[in-house]
Amino acid sequence: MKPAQIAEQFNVAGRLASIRPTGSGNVNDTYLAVFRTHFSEERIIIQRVNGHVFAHPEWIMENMSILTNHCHKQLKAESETADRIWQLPRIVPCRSGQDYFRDENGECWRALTLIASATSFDVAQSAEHAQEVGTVLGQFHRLLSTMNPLSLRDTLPGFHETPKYLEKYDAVLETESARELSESSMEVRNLIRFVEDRREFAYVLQNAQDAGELHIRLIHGDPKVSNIMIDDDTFKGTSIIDLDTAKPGLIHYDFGDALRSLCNRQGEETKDVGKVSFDLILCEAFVRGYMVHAGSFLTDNDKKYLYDSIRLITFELGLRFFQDYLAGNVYFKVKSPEQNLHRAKIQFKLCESIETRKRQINELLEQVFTS
Ligand code: GN1
Ligand code: MG
Repeated sequence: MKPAQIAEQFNVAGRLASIRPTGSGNVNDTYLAVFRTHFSEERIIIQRVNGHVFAHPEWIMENMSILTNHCHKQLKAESETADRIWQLPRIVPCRSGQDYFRDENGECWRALTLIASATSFDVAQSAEHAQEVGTVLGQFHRLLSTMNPLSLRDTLPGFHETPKYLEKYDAVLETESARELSESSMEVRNLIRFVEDRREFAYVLQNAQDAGELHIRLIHGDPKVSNIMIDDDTFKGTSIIDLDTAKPGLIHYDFGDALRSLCNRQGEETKDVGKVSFDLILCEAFVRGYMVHAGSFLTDNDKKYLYDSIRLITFELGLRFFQDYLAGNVYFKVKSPEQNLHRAKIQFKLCESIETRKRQINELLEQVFTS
């Protein structure tokens, strides 16, 4: 079925005027559809959920409706004291009443409302923008902190458990094709060494959880800068989108992931790996924004592991890209066979930059906490 035919399956008033690809996701395919009646226009996001990644797309939809219902209810109760409009995507059901639609190949499609009058950016625009990104993630975590962590299903087992990625990586290193790649490429051998040097570190959050210092809560799972929507009129953060990976987990992975993506001014796909570094000004602005809401749920033990979380998630993403490259690019969408290798180099360069700035990052965290 063509995307236009898929779009017709959803319960939207009017006639489909246009549909075109949008966004820069590495996993799902996303389209923007415009429907028109004589009097109005509706813009809807239509997505094909990647069935190789998400074994149970129906669980994603179930999670999404539980989560958005909870947040909408809480936001409504707080609306009188809110300093801004908070929005979350809503599910647009199919004409049949279901939350998603399966095409003739068994692929799962769903439709969501577009966040009105707002824009997201692939890289940080300014310190003010970084502060808004922090405010949105802090607000989201605060809203989720009043939910039972077990109220959402685990849509992606092993997602953001760094030791599990290490196991997968070890298995792929044993394969003939990975061995050939490492024998023929100095670059690949350098990355293998990079991972080896950080093998023990990969367990840092897992160990803290096993020791009872950190606890499972609900997380977003993918709070990169491009998933935070900024209001076009006020320039305040208004929404966090891409709720597919919301599930029980450690919020540290979210905190680290937002900073990993925000503080790399070159972006995740830059050609110039040499220029990649971790920006401290953006980091401080983000943490200030995050703490506006996070003061109500962050414990002292949580604070102890924030630096590690930034370093760890950056290492983890580099490891995931590298593992996928060695496995033949089966998970992340690529435009060329070397793209995942290049993406891994970028994340590992960023990880090194985070390591060299450890003292400054810890100092700025302390400063924000005590101010
Ligand atoms: C993937 O598809 P997208 O861009 O929303 C990935 C994230 C990574 C991100 C890096 C389900 O997200 O974990 O951080 O790429 N999502 C999944 O850009 O694996
Ligand atoms: Mg995502």
